[in-house]
Amino acid sequence: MFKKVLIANRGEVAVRILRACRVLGIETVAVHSLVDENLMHVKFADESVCIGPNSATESYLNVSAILSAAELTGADAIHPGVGFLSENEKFARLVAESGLKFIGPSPEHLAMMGDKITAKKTVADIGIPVITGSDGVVIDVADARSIADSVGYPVLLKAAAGGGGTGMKVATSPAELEEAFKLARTEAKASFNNDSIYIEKYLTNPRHIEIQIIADSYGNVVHLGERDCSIQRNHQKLIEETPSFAVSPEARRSIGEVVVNAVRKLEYVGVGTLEFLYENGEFFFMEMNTRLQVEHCISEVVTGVDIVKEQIKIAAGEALSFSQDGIEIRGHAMEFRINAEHPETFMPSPGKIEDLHFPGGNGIRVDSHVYRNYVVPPYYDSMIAKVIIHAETRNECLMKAKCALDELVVDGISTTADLHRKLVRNRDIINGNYSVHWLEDNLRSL
Ligand code: MV4
Repeated sequence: MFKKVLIANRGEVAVRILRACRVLGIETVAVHSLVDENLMHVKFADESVCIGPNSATESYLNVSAILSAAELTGADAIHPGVGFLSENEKFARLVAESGLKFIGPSPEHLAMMGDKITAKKTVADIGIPVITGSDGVVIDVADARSIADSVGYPVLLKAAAGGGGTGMKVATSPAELEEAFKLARTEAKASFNNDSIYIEKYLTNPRHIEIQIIADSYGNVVHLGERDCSIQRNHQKLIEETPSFAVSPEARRSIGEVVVNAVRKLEYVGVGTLEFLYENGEFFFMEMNTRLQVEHCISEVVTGVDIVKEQIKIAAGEALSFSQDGIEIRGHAMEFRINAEHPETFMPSPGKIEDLHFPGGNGIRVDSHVYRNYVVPPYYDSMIAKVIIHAETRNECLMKAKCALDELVVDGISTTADLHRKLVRNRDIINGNYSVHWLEDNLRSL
């Protein structure tokens, strides 16, 4: 096992990783930007190093500063957390070349899944269902036209380097194709400096269902069921739940088996998530996240698996201590993301937290890095807490969520808590009747 892990991240996930290290008896190194000197995990870590000024580019994305901090403190592994450098192939490579362990998959797997066209081709070849579309990059408007004609409208143009909706354009008819193609290209070029575009049949009303997997370096692969992450705004997830209201036990078993077999064939090692669109009982692969995810906690509470602890053990070369037969999905879990945001505009609402109270009780977990008088800086992700609810049934989970959200106090800044209080009382949410478009379609009438 590692002796000392450097946590190359901040906020809530840095605390989550620090806790997993503590449970494993591993020493921790926190690295932070100037303004983050007072972060919770910096106070708790055994050592801390300031790696640069406030801008993420100069701190949490500053590869040489992070590697220097690791060398200085004698860390033997780096946990990249979520976002920042967590899916960066070059960083993973440099960490390995520095003689340290990158707590995540191989650079080859990061590269494979980082390119969405390669990812789609790779998984299609090993039995994962994908959405019909172009075989690879669409070279020009004429090419786009012939593919769209054979796939049938509506079609969706996506950026190969994308993910998260950037560079995505719908064409509902041939008349819209040229414009959509050019816009997608320009946006992709501007955002990723890569204007490769591919085409898919556009699914009009899908759910976002993702499967959590965990794989060790001995070929053991286990899935921890699915998460329904359809409640999103601007491709920012707000509520996640497991199991999904829409997925039957039979569909779960079947997609779980397909995913596990594919991941084994890929020789993927680490934790990961395969994202699917789910419509009319069918799964279609979108992309694979080759890292820990924010919403991993709901899978933890229904399976009893400490995903971050297992992730670290796997990176240290240990075998999984459980098999698929040992995984039972118990009860229902939901996660509510509390972001420092204006309730209407969803613009960041940084500032000082004047008063703070977190809910508690049986089946209530709050993962957070904030405390009373903490000042939320304007430079980073706006999430300040996750309220995770676990109950025997979905109905009980919603009742408990109501109770927990009413107990939550965050004064001094605006948060998404008020929106959640409305959502847990909404008919469609209570009935599990929603798709990826539900929140944006219903925001105004909430
Ligand atoms: C789609 C789709 C419909 N059809 N692909 C959005 C983010 C990016 N990762 C993929 N996305 C979508 N891809 C096809 N062929 C609809 C979406 C989509 C979406 C997906 C998941 C969660 C929220 C979404 C909101 C709008 C569109």
